[in-house]
Formats: sequence, structure tokens, C-alpha cells
Amino acid sequence: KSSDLDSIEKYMKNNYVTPNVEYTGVAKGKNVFVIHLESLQQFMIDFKWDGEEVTPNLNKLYHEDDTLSFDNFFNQVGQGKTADAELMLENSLFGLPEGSAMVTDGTTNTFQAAPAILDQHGYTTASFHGDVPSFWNRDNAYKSWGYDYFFSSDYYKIKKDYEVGYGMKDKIFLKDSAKYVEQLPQPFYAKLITVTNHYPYTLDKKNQSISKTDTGDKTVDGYVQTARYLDESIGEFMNWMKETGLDKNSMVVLYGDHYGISDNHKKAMSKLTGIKGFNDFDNAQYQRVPFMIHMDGLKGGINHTYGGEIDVLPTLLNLLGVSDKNMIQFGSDLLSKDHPQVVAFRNGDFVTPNITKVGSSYYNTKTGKVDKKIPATEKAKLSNKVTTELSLSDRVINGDLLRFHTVPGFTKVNKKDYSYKKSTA
Ligand code: GP9
Ligand code: MN
Repeated sequence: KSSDLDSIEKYMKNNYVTPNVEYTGVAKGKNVFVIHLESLQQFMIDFKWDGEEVTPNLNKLYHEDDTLSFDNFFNQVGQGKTADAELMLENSLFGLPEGSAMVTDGTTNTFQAAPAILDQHGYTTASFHGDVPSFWNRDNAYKSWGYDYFFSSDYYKIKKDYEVGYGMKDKIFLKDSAKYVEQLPQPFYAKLITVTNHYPYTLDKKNQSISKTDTGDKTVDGYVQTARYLDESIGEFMNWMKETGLDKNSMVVLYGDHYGISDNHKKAMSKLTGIKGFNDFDNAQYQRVPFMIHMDGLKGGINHTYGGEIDVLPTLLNLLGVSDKNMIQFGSDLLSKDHPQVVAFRNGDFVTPNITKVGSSYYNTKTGKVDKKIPATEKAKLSNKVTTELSLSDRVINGDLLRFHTVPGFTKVNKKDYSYKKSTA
């Protein structure tokens, strides 16, 4: 065991956040769907274009009484984009400062990831994605994370017209995934990764059901069309859940993985949002992405807690009644009253309910104005927390430290037990 791990274990112990007991185990034994909403930003929720809601199905879910919706939930990805989001959501570890940890360390490192944890609590685990299995090294990283199944594009009948951009069109993908989902022994943990709402936001004519925006920025104006298409695919999926009765014994978690419109498009964002002179502060605020947890009978509502992707695993484990007490996780339960509302970005910037740091500037989160009156000690305290956690997380990944870390009741994943090759029999 390394001394490096000792200091990290100590940090975990000293900073452990007790989850909200009111929610402990409310989803125990339920199936879990994790639906990855590609490039979907929070501002699309309730957004109107041409007199219409762009995402009516997601809006409906967002406002339902049995959906826990978050409106201050941020993506925290770095260069690994989708891969960083997946890594954070299922491991509560940050992506690396450069590259994608799923690619560089996904094959060789030891992990204590959501699929492995839930597998050991009787769950069948599967990931679904309509792109080639090697993208982001998923076919290897998923073994390290303990996924029983990985349904990649190998498992779908791809016909002419089925694909756009990085893979299958979402409606076809979700529809064709359903037949596999229906065969999974319950309870299951199923992650479905959509992809049509991906840069450069192109979509065939017959699937366009709302007009493009008119900012004049070509890479931005198709965004509402692919976002609408993604939304319709989710609407169809929720209908399928009702038809099968799966809505009665499942929890559905939806999240946007990262921004769709990068900070190279501030002019267009200014036009879309009506914010004059859309600046770096605004860009930081627009890193908000949807995060919703929907389940029959869940005590829901719109929750204003500040948090991000790093916090998902602890939040879900608590709902599922699985203790994370001895795990190395850099996030914490979003529903806990003690949840520290400091959202770290991968470059060391951060957002709290009061302060937003971008580069060397500190803004008042509420007014958007640079705030010169924030005490230096306060800035240092927050910056320190953020950089400490990012660098400790990097040490876990770079040093493969989880290979030394034991969690009572958790058995190490043996990658050799897994194969995602489609049998030809
Ligand atoms: C492709 C996909 C895209 O398989 O998940 O990843 P991104 O470009 O968003 O990181
Ligand atoms: Mn992505």
C-alpha cells in the first residue's frame, strides 16, 4: 500500500459528507436507467424558439412532481468530453487535465465503479451506444468498470439512413436498444448514450421538426433541431417504459454530458439568450447541464443546490441504499444539507452560489460583476479546495491507487471475466 493512498484515504475520511437519510434507499432494488443526453445544456430546458418549446418532453419531466430536477448542476469535463462525463458519473473521479483518462488509463487501472458496485448488489449492468465499441476506449474501460454487457454498434442492424454524425440516430438507437433491455435480468443498471445532438448538429430533413435559429452562426443554428430530435427520442422512450410497465419499478436518471455551444460562439449565444455582451462569466454559467432523477413516488421538485457530474455517484448510491462510506469519491450526495456547493471545473476555475472564478477574475455569481471585495482568504480557501481535489483525483488515476484500496464487501473486478464480442452462434 502506498503512502500516497494513505493521504487520500485520510482526506476522504476528513471530508466525508453524510448523505441525506430521508432519501437513503428510496430506490432500493429498482432498475436504473441512466440516459446520456449528448451535448444538451440546461438552457434548452423551457427554451422557446419560433413560438415552440424546443424540448417539450424533457420539460414535462423536468416539472413533474416525481422528478428531482437540478437547475444549478454543471458539467465538469476536460478534453475527454463524453469520456470524462462517463468517468465522473460512474466513478466520482475527475478526468485528467489533458487527454481522456478512459483512453489512457481505462484498460489498465483498477476502478471501483458504479457497475461493479451494483453488480455486487445483485444488479445486471449494461451500457448501450450506437457507435463503434473502440470509441473513447469504451470496450476496455467498461470491463475495468465491471459492465456485464456493452451493446455497441456491433449489436444493431445498421441500415441505410440509420446513422448521422458519430452513430445511430437516437430514435432508432433507443427503439432498437429496447429489445435488449427487455431481456436483461432485473434489477438492472442500464446506461443509454445518445449521440445525434452532437456537433455539428446536422439532421436529415425528414427528422427536422423545428426551424433552425437565425444567429447566422452555422455551427450553432442547427442545435435546436438536433436537441428537438433528442427530446422526441426521449419522449418515445418514456412511452415505451409505460407500455412495458418498466416505469413502475425503475428510476430514470438523465444528464447532459457537456456544453454543445463552445465559448468560440459568444456572439451567437448572446443572440440566443438575450444576454448583452455574453462574456467569460456567462460562459461559465452556461456550463449548466440538465440533471434529473425521475421515479414513481419520488419526492421531487426543482432543487437549487450547486453541484456537478462528480456528485452523481454518491447521490445515486444513497438513493439505492448502498453505502459509499469507505469509497474514494470526490463528489458527495447532492441532497445532503452538508453538500459543499463548490463546483470545480477541470482547469481550476469554479462556481459557488456566491462566487464564480474564471481565470484570475472573481465574479459575484448573482450579479455577474467582478467583485473586488471578496477577501483574499476566502478566494484562497476555495481555490485551494478545488485544486487539492483535482490533484488528489489525478494522483488516484495516475498512480492507479485504487488497486491498493480495499472497500469492505467489495470484490475487485477481474477484467478477464468480461467479453463484449457478439457471438456468431
Ligand atoms: C461518440 C461519442 C462522442 O461515441 O460519445 O463523444 P464526444 O465527442 O462528445 O466526446
Ligand atoms: Mn459528448
